[in-house]
Amino acid sequence: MTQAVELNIDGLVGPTHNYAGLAAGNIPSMLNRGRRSHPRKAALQGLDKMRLLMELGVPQAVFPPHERPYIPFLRALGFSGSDKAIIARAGKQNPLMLANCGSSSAMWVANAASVSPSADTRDGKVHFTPANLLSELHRSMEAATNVRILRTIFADTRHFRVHDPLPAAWAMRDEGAANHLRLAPSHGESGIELFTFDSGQPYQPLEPPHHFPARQSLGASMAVRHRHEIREDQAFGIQRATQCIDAGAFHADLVAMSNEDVLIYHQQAFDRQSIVLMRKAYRRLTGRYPRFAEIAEDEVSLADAVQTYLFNSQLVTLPDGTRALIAPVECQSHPAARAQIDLLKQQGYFQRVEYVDVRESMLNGGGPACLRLRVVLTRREFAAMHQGIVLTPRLYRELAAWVNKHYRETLLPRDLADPALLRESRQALDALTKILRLGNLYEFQN
Ligand code: SUG
Repeated sequence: MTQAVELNIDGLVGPTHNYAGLAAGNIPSMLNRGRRSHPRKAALQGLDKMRLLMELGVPQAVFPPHERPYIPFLRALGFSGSDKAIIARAGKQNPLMLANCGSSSAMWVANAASVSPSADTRDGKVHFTPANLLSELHRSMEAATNVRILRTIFADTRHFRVHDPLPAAWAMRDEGAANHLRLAPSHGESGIELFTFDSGQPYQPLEPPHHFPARQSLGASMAVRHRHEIREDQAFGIQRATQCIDAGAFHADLVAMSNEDVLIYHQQAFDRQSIVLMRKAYRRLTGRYPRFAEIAEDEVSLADAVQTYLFNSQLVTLPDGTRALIAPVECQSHPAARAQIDLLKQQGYFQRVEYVDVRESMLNGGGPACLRLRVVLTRREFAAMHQGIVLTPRLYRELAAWVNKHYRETLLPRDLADPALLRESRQALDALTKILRLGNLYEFQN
């Protein structure tokens, strides 16, 4: 059996973190539109979560923010002149488009890519498919930069394969690891990869009953599985119930979480038959039974799951083989969610619970698990990736100082039209690429 670890790579919140209400179907994002954000606090909250995992002995790394406001996109839409002039003009003529180019949404790296560990793939490499994020305009512009970042971090082609995103077509809409679960006896062993997808109803916001967009297509899930060369008996497609999406659970990681042989899911998430088949597939592959915990609607309603982000907790393996649940503080103060966590702990699904405050991200619909991309790596693969992003106490201190130096305390969406913000963000990112030893990553640096 190959020994492997699960690396959590967390997206650093960017300097333009703001609440512009851009994400259709994401209830906090829609409700908090226009609210004042706190970029510095947001980035420090994220860093504190990373430090907690590092201190627990869980391998942790950092994913850099994207350049925002993203001028190349505005140029593609016909804006011309100096960067400063473009910002000013977009702010007057098309503030919504400027907001789309100014979101810090790349911080939710659970949507950056789907990842398959080498234990599951035919060629024995770790495969990545950066998500095309087609469903939301502000997120669609993340794909190209994510390709560049992932190819920089996982450059060693002896171990890693970073594919292109899927073709930019509605039928291929893909939101990455947030819709992808894995079950295996341990990280290093072959496992079952669960590709969840949403049924494809169109977005009809004006006609009751409204439907929120189904952001992951069946076509995308199938294509990712094929390109990752996952054996037939190890891949499992599973449709997410439409009621989840319309209740505001726009990704599978809002209704289910997994770690090694444990799957915790909401009663409404999947149909019963899929659960039975999933169990069988796991049993056939490993000769063992997985441990499933179904949370009943009576215990925690779907609405409460969306409100607390209970299922967006991170379930992680600690160095001594026990498990910890990293849950949002919103669960701690919610009686039903709290009671469920206490019960699951009593039942032995995990041995330790840590509540984390990532409230600035939560207000935009992103909980603890949204902020991280899980990459299972053998020791050799870990050594082969770019080491500059791996969190150490020293890097944590450097990054906290960097945030304190470069980030604004507060921001409103209209501040995106301030050319000083563009300058400050670029200075910050330029300094960051040096701290993380990433070279010239951004378009503005070239
Ligand atoms: O895509 N929010 C993100 C939140 C992503 C959460 N990810 C996971 N569940 N894994 C989204 O809806 C808010 C955007 C804004 O208005 O800037 C936003 O994009």
